[in-house]
Amino acid sequence: MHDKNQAPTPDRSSKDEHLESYRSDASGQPMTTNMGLKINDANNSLKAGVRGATLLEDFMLREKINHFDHERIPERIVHARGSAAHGVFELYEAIPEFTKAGIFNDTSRKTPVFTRFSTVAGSKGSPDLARDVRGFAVKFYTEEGVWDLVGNNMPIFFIQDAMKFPDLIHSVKPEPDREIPQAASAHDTFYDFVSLTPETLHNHIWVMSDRAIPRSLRMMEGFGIHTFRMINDRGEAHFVRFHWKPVLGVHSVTWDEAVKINGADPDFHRRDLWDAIDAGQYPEWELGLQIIPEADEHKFEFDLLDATKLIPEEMVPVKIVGKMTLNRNPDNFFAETEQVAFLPTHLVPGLDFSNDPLLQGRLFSYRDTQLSRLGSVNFEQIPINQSVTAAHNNQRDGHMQMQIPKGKTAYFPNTLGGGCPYLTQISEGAFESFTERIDGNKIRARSESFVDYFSQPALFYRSLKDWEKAHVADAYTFELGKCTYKHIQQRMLWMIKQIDEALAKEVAEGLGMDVPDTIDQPINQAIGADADVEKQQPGEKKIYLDKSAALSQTHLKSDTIATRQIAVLAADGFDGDDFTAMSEALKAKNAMVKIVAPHGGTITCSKGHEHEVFAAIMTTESVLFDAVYVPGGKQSVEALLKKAKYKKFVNEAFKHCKAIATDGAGEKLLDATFAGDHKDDAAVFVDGSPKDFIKAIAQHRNYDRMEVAKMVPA
Ligand code: HDE
Repeated sequence: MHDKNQAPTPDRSSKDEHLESYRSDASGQPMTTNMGLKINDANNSLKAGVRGATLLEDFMLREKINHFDHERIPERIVHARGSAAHGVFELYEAIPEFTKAGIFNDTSRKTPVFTRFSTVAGSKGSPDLARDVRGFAVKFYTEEGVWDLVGNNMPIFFIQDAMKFPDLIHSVKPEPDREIPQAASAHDTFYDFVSLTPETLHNHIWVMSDRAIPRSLRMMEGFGIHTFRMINDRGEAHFVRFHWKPVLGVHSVTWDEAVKINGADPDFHRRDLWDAIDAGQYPEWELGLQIIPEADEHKFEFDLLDATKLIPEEMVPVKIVGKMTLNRNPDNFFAETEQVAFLPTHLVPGLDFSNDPLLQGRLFSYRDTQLSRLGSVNFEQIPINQSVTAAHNNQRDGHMQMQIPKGKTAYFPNTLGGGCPYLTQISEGAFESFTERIDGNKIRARSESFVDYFSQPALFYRSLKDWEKAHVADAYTFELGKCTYKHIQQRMLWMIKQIDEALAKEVAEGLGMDVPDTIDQPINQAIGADADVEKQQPGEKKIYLDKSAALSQTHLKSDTIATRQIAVLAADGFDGDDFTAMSEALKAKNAMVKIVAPHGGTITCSKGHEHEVFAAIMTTESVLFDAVYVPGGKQSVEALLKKAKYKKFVNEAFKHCKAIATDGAGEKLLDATFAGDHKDDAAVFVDGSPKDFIKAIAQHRNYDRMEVAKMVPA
């Protein structure tokens, strides 16, 4: 316990462990009340006789129940469902020519970070595999103050102006009359809004792509989205966009898997992140910058201030400058992951905003939202939110003030407090906003330079591989198929036609509809009342780049199988030699080898050794694994054939284009499942080598199998 007169202050000498002084550990400690009174009975309330009524006097009961009654705080209005981890950011090379920020200049620093990933639409308890954007928020505890880079796993956003954010979110959230559906965009109100708001189409097509159903939070990109500024020590500015590139590559599950994972393990992503860190397999992302000189602001065919546009990497390359490693799970979900408050206004000298009207709105919203979530203007004193730099100012009091300021003065300027806290010069590290010349009318309108809604969704779609395109078509068909109003479906089909005609036709076919030739009113509902309606109508899509390779998720592959989950389907009598050779090869590459047996406990191999079962077949599902291995052993395979679920397991793995390997009699399980029709030399190996199997797992999926897989009976 800390001294009651002493405000708890973090250990600033060790920034990696700056939260340490707040951690409490009850091991070896007696149970007490909130005031430290030792307790001898935590099971019975105080009564008037053992069978009598409970007494109001029982302050221990009241304290316990009262605290319990107030355990919940409001969940985040967006991004409620999230998981987080601690880690460090390390800089590869200093970039003083672009920014004076310490974090980008000192390669010896290990800047502590806390990173929270989230879905957007669902409630706190919603399943992880919702088709949705993922939040990717990083808090850097830098030596100059906290910098929050609060981004997403897609490089663009749905809307251009903060004014529309509540509308966007209200449309995607459960419909207000019945509070349906949870964590799903496939419903009328969302498509009513999207079909009337063409600026949403770009982010929307990303959501229809596999990016919206990641295999793991560790296998997705992150983006700061908005254009920010970097300022060097000469006061010169460059525009910058931030990118996180996952070292494990970018991978997704299929929609069929997502639906099933949500039932089999709704905490799939949360568990995956925790387990990987727990196993010492620390996820890593490289930080990349797209840097644009101020002079080039108007050189693009889109506006840098428009958050619905990305800057193709072919036009401005991503310069990799450092790496983030997540290496520690939180100790307590509520205290850390739930109470962490990310604010785009948490900024450090050397960085600044741009005038992106979406970003500008965010600058208000995040501090405001913390007041209803965390309940007090003192939320930055909560341990997870504290800066490692000391905070001194004349802000005073408020709910839950945790500090005990000393002295007489709470104003500036003063003489009675010795002029403290005092002001700092820019040259000594004070924050300064970039001086920008602004010349314009006060006006409520959208810039004409923002009015191009079809060029970039079309660029994205053109840049995808065939299997990615097929998934997009399926996603549109699924989502629009869930809409019950024909006019909404028709407007959407017209919108999709502006992206790609063949895509619109394919979706229309699935809906049993035709693609309409026209829609009957101006399509842009986003314009201000006085704006010129004609000028605000998007024209034909532009083609300033045929394809951008970086937009296909295949551009970031990796050849590692570390942390991949391999199901070994086996029963008593399985071939011990086969198994040992395969599992040692897989484990040597840090894959997770897990036996799925007809029952829990242990099974015995042909060598007489006992092996621990990870899961009984009835308690798990194929979709929770990345690959399947069936060792030989007649007795074992015969036992597997007696349980129909094993055939379903293998069939699903095949349909989901995963790598499958068998040894010896293991092939019989494939024969029984597919009646001999399981041809896929690239990723199905009968008596194949572990090396080939490993190579195929590293490819994540063999999507060339998609056409074949459709023909395999379910
Ligand atoms: Fe957010 N957003 N947002 N957002 N956002 C919140 O703040 C908001 C936007 C993002 O893990 C809220 O503390 C407005 C873009 C993430 O805790 C809230 C607008 C991007 C997270 C809020 C946007 C984001 C949030 C809710 C339009 C990507 C979760 C809880 C002007 C660049 C952070 C909270 C975490 C959370 C408002 C648009 C990312 C309500 C008004 C664009 C990752 O303040």
